[in-house]
Amino acid sequence: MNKIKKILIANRGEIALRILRACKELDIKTVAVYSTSDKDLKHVRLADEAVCIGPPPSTQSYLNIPALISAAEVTHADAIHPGYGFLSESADFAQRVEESGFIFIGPRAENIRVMGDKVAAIEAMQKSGVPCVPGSDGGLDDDHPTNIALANKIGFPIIIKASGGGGGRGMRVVEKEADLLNSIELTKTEAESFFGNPEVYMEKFLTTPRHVEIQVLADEHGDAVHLGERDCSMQRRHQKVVEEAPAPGLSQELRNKIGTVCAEACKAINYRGAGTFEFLFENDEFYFIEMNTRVQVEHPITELITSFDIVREQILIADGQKLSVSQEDVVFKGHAVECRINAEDPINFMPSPGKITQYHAPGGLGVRVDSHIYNGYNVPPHYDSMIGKLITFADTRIGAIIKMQNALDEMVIDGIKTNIPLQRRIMNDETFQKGGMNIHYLEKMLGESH
Ligand code: MV4
Repeated sequence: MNKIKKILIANRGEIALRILRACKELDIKTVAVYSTSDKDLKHVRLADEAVCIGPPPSTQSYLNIPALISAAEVTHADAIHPGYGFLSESADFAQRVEESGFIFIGPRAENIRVMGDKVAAIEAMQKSGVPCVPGSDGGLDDDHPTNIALANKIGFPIIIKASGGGGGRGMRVVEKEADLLNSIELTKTEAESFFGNPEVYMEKFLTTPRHVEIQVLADEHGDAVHLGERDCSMQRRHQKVVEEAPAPGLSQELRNKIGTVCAEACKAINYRGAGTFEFLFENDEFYFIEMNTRVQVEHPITELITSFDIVREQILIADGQKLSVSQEDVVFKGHAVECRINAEDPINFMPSPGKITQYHAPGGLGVRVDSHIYNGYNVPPHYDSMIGKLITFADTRIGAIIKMQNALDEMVIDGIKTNIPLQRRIMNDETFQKGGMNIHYLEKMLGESH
């Protein structure tokens, strides 16, 4: 390693443990930070040093920038890894980390800021040759006749989205011209109050797309590669439930075509680090919607089909090194499926925190468990309900599904409710087994669609 000898892990749970493991393999010292309700987290025990950063609410701990920077200062860390969620996509955090003399393990603050503004992100992508959804070029202005003409040109239904939104927040579908003015005004008002930014934009509403995303890695020397795609269409209320790689039915030709476009776009915007281009995929066409500038929950499925360690690469890139692999070396092999394991009621999805009284992890060839839980661990009520990820890998998609069925059968988590019964149901679902479902399928399967 060049510059990075000690990393502060600005996160908790399974991703903190994932980052800690990558650090250990690279012989990098680790600093865990934790809230008072997280002192028994597994990675806190395994880290070289641990600093309590505040009370349980994340606003006072994992989102507390001065507390995190102070912790990095007193422990003499060289770099900060933000994981996912929390401050991982905060341009202000990335900027303050660097201004304080630490390395931010992620993109330049400027890239994060652009991607956080969806209108700016789409504009940057369009300029770089990434296919986008037909829509307004930029934010909507207040001229209603112009907006009506635009909507009719695109064709109803259309969708109004907040520029400051993303991940399903601040958007509204409009079926007909009569509803347009009202919908724009409502979305603007919401956007102003949720995100402090009233800007909204218009897109054609795709009715039955799949959610397919491309993983990229870029170094600071101008090189970039893509690691193929993940299909994340099995979701409920914008929460992914099952992810898989590759996307069923996507040809190698189309994968390379869209992947190359994404890698080239990274070069065009001077991107650095790991990133994900989110697309809607309908009738074999890709439509860019957002870019995520962090490592994602579902990164392991890409690791399994490419044998690439994404978190290790993030660290090496942040250290200033060149990408260890060129595009020709990226070969895709087999199929991986990930089931998110949540501490929640499998019927009504209410969070189910509490003490884990029995835990038996599944195992065997092609079974990976990314989780921080253990016998006697107490799941705190203050954070996301995801307590781990079960990931299987086999030569074929059905092989990975069969492994997942068996792994779910083997897995025991007692004392709290989990979504394991839901995951078993999904793995046994005939439509899921056929593959290629759209983003509405899971809610339909659950009888929740309207
Ligand atoms: C869309 C769309 C259909 N057409 N945009 C939701 C989350 C945010 N990332 C973008 N979203 C959508 N944008 C157009 N032009 C449908 C969705 C959408 C969705 C997208 C991905 C995964 C799950 C989804 C669930 C509902 C709606």
